[in-house]
Amino acid sequence: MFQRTLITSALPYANGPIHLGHLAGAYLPADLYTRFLRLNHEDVLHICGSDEHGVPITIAAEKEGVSPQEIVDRYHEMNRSVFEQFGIQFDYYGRTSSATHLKTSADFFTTLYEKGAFVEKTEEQLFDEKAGMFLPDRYVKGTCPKCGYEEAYGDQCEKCGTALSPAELINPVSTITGNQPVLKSTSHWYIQLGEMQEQIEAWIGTREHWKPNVTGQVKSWLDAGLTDRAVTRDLTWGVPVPLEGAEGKVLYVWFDAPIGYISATREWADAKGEPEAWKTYWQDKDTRLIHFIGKDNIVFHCIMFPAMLMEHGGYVLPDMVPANEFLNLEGQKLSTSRGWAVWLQEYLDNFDADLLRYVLGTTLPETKDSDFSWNDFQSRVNNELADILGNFVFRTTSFTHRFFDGKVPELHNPSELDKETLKSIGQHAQKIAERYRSFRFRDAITETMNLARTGNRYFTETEPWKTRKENPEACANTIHVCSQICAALSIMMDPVLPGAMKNLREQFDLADSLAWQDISDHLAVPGTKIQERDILFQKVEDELVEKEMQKLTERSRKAQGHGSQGATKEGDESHDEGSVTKQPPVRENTDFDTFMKVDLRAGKITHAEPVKKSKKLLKLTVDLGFETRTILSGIAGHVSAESLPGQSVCVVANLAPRMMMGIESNGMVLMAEEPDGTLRFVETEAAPGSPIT
Ligand code: B3M
Ligand code: ZN
Repeated sequence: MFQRTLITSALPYANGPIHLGHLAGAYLPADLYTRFLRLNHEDVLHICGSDEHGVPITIAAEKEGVSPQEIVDRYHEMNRSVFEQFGIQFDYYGRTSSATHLKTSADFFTTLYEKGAFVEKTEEQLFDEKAGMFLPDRYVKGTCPKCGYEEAYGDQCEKCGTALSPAELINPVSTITGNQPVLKSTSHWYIQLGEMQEQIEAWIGTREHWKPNVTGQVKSWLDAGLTDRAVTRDLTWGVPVPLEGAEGKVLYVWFDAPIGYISATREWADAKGEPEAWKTYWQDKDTRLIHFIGKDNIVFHCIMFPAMLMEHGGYVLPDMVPANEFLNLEGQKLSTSRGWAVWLQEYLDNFDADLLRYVLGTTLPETKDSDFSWNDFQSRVNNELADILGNFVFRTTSFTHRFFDGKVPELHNPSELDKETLKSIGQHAQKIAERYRSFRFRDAITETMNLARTGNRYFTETEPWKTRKENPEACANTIHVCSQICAALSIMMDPVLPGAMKNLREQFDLADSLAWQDISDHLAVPGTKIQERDILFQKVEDELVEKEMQKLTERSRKAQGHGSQGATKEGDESHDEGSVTKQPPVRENTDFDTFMKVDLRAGKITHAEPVKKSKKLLKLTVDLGFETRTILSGIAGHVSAESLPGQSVCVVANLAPRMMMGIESNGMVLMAEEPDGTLRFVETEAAPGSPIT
């Protein structure tokens, strides 16, 4: 049995703001798990920080014409703050430009060097003569030798995932000057992974509990055969190589970044006034080390960093690496350079952090890629948080106030159903705990919501509004049982909805220090006065969702037309800049049958008027030949209502009805959008009602 858990979340590059994909990949699952362990009063430490070295940072700096330091200072603070606002609880949020990190990582390198873990090799590498520098990693693009993708980077092909070295690229081009690089010799230190193959294989063999998506990737690396990997680079930004004669060389970012977990733990210990405390977490065999990451970081955390730790000696190795797959957005791959992302700071302008924690928590890409859409966000908030959990709490508390003087009633002569329902609290707690412990957070959350479902069903079945007169004792029992469920939920849902559950505990006069083990069927003490509060969750209006969609498409359009916004590790796309006429890329293929489900019809607008209190919407009356429809369209800023009668249009006739601003919209009018944002109708001469196929 382990005595303590050290949790790390991937250190985000400090070259851009945090978005939904980051949260779903590593930080939310890590936080759910940490909060669950803390609720169990276990010894747990959660470490994260900014990754401030590497080519992604220097490219971002060059793009803006500022120093790398300026970039990392800005994003370090921004990201630290947004995590805090989302309730991601780190015990320490460090940064890899700190003095402690420079020393820790340089010492780590020196130890490995002295142990003979490295071999120095002189090789020909790509050199940009105009820029006067070597072109490591993302400073060079070219054709992937494996799959033929023309935009592959010097360290990896994003199309087929193959790890590359710059010299392998066909037709390499410098991303700094666009020039063709030449070969020039340089020497570097390589970690001899090839020689460690057996040792690593044997160790991976002991990790039977890893998720199949992680083991699969690791096995394919091992099957391909490990080869020596350079741990230094010819760059000026980074941790200087601590050897004589190594001027102008720094540690490879993937060598120093994972050591950042150790440096941050040291800083945590220093800040606490117990400078040796970090060792308990990193060097004591009873520590369970867990790395939360996204799937693109698997090889570094499952092979490279463990190999470094093995060579160094004295460190614990990761017990679990619960890497997530990717989160897509509205059916498309997330991309910061294409503007196809939701930034967390912006999200917070309109919504509460808890809502996204819940929705993302139920859609985490745990076993395969998953999708976030604003419509799904809305329906989960409205149909689950508001209608199930919020409604259950509200029914219970308002009934208590109306008929029981606001006090939790006693339980007398409970019925079988009362007893069974009370018993289900403990059963749920056990099931949910099992899911958290096996890293199935989606299931854990669904199971938690199921207890609120049980509560609602029980409330409806026992009909307290009837028994109030006919059988007051039964009525009191109902409210007693429902109060117990509310109280238990305030602990069980706490990892997911820390803000709302704190409120709920206050409402029931429960202490924040309660543990998972305190969950019982008698947490709410009879006689306790329940405070009256607003409903826990407000519903999300259609208009807000519409706005988010619009924001997304507008930003994506701008990013396509005016170059990238906010750099990421996706690196350099500066050569796309300036082409204002650029059209968005064609979406992923859809199969014929799916497409044929959309029923398109010719139509004619017969009437149009503005919608009260909406700047964007027009209310259109559209003649479809066989019937007339009311359709709301977000085109008020583009056309005047008066000009519309007589306009021929193409209509999606079988779109499910939607309520917007209190009006039901039945269908959608298709518009084409030009690169400058102008909207134009898709016209047809066909008679209204004609199918468009
Ligand atoms: N900076 C994150 C990324 O690939 C990378 C993680 C480092 S974890 C030690 O986006
Ligand atoms: Zn490829």
